[in-house]
Amino acid sequence: MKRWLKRPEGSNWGDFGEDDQVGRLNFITPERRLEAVQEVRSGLVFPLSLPLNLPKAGMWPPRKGQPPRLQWTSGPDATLYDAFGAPGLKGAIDLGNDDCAALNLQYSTQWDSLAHIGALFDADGDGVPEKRYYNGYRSEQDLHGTEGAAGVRVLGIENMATTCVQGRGVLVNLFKAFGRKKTRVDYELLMSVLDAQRAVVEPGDILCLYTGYGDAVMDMDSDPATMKGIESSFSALDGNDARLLQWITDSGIAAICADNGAVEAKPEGVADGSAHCEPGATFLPLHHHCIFKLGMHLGELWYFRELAVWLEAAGRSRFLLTAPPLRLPGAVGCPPMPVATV
Ligand code: UVW
Repeated sequence: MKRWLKRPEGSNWGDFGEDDQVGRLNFITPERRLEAVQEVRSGLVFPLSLPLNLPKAGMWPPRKGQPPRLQWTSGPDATLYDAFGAPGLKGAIDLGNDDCAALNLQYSTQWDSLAHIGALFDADGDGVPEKRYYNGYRSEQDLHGTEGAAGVRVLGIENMATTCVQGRGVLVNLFKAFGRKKTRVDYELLMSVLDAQRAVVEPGDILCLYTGYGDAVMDMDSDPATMKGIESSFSALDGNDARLLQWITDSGIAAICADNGAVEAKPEGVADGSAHCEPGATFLPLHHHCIFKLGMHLGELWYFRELAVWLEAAGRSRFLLTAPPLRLPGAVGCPPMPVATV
């Protein structure tokens, strides 16, 4: 069903079908997946997730939400801790544990679904902007309903999960290029790093940006104050660079993931409320371009250190990436357990 008369300039709404909910993941075809499998030559695997209790609580700027909180599941007459609860099984010798977690889905390593970022946009052409999401999905009518209950009815993470998110990852080692120096990576800089590292990106690839930020999070000791200064270090994409955004469109990449907090550099002062945004502008232009206009999922706070070391020693940048999120209906974001196979 068509939901819009006008689509945003530079968007692909409708190109994958009026009801599409997976966007550029459509570019990962069986043929692309077979090419990705060709990257498996040694059989080694690398986990690309942080432990989900990182970053530590109390870091600055604060993460949204809290680290995961675990508790034992309640059974029929006890918590399921060294126990089985069913009355008929009382004489059995078995021990069992079951637990549950309160998990902030965008706290640590995560995928953002296409429900994460929308915009005010006049898609019905009546001169008044409405709340819209990728492919013209509307806030009240389509995503949220009127009840305001948590969970989205369209564009949720379960759509991503059913594609299985398996394809060719291409690692760009921004940490090697820029180290801990705070750097806004625009089109020119990204192209120079791709050239220097002979990293070739093709349609259907998942672009993986190793900035070193994830290493700092991994190395956080018990005092989060040691993270002071992290926000004025490391590199991030420059979402204000129109050439970079156009390259993302033209490259055919299926998704972008990074080991930093937002893939793109956020404006100064977001955390302490002093940031300024012109009326009618977007404060996260790369999110707006990728998620809202192109239906491209973003991965944040991934972890690439050992993979990057191995790839560099092998003179490679490509690998098989398998990174489905949980098939959790209605969730806006979700941790995957991404695996690189080389
Ligand atoms: C926002 O902060 C809005 O988004 P993200 O967590 O994707 O950077």
